[in-house]
Amino acid sequence: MKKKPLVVVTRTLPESVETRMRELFDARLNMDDKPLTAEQLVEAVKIADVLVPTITDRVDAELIAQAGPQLRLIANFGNGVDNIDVGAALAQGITVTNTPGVLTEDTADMTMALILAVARRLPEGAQKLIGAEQWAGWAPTWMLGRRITGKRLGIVGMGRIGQALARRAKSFGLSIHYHNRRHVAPEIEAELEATYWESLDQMLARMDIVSVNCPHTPATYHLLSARRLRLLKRDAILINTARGEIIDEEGLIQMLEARELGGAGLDVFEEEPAIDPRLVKLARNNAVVLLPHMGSATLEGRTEMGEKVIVNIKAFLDGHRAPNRVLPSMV
Ligand code: 8YV
Repeated sequence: MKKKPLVVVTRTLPESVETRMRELFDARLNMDDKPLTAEQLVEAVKIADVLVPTITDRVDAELIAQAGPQLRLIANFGNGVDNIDVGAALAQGITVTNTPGVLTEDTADMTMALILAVARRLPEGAQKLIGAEQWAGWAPTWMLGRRITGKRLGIVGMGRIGQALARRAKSFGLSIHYHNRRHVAPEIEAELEATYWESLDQMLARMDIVSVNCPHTPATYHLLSARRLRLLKRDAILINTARGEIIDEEGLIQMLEARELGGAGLDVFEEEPAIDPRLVKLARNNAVVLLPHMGSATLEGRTEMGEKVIVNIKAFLDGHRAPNRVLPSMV
């Protein structure tokens, strides 16, 4: 009987995904769900036919150089592939795939939730007043947040998630503005009644809320630089559910500490999970709302991500073109 291909999965995945993987492949699954150490990752690429990493694995050029010749596919469990040196993989003849589409709606939901959480002071009300039993009673001028209806939302990166966010935001009465490398299709622009800003600087200066929804690539690293952050209105709200590296976090922290920004809602950070303690302090003082990178964290979403990983592995191993190949132009 033909030997099943060895698929090394670095983290624990939803049960139904793991079950299917065991049926189809010789799946080596991480049962204690801790990120693999650097040594374990080297071990994995030396023996695996297929590696399934996640955002917690650094699949860099050094690691890829140590891969055995049998490693033909890196099937990322995730949409963003900034954890992988795709150029190094492709140069070594290794295909890379990702999981686009299935986490779009969940991530857009979380972005909308962060907008509301910051504007309407949800964590402050829920934890600090109810949770800490400090609610002294209702008052007309108490816990006033900001209305989002009628405000301007600027979306940086109008891809799938940006568009899903725009649809939600439009139904909340926000006007939609966006900056992207190029215009989206005219029918989408018309449906969303979205205004395209060629100049990111100009858009930032005029928005009430800005949401970062582009991928992290060398071109978007610190796209929201300290200089650009200073263009934001003093009462603007900044939301990031994409990647921490797209915003100059140091610049953002300084502005928040100096109360030069209305607020921020962050699901992603330059360092994860060891986030900057100044951000935690700002959260305690209600200047920011922080979440632990959970934009796509629904059972349905993570299951569909796993199913997409399987579809890509199967197609590839059956000699077909994997449907979600990452091309050099995408990174
Ligand atoms: C995942 C994400 O949690 O897919 C992405 O790009 O940011 C998240 O939805 C993570 O990347 C899984 O590896």
